[in-house]
Amino acid sequence: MAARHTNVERTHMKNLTFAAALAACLPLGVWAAGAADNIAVVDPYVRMVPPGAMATAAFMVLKNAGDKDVKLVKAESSAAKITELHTHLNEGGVMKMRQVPAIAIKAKGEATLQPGGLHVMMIDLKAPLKEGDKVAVTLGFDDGSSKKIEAPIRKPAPMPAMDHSKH
Ligand SMILES: [Cu+2]
Repeated sequence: MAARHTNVERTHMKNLTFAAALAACLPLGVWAAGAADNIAVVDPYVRMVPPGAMATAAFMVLKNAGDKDVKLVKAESSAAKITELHTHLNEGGVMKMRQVPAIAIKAKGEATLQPGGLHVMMIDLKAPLKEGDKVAVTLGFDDGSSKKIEAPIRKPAPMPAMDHSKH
């Protein structure tokens, strides 16, 4: 009787394992068709800032190989407590940063995140940045798919009239 019971349990276990494996595979299959798969992230980097600086920004070019427009709707990073999507606006001759809800990447097109324009703002840095280190940034798209990238910390080319400190 005891042996039979064990046998039944084993069969049950096998079925469970199979179901679990199937469940683990299916979402992956769906994910593969996500917008993130069509997005290539070219030359990402995080701007080096001196110790004590509270904020920095990540820049990159997002290329969309798909035939649907995609929107970058959020970003997260292990290096900062708050990560936002920003742009620069010229208001009466003064460049100001504004948070934007999304950054559009046209089908077969690209979006350029660069100093003085769109950027991924990283606020409240958890630790001082070290030049050459890599920062993990996860980009979230409007269909719920996401992409994790590693952006090296780099000193930017000198940019006059750029000031992120007055954030
Ligand atoms: Cu900003």
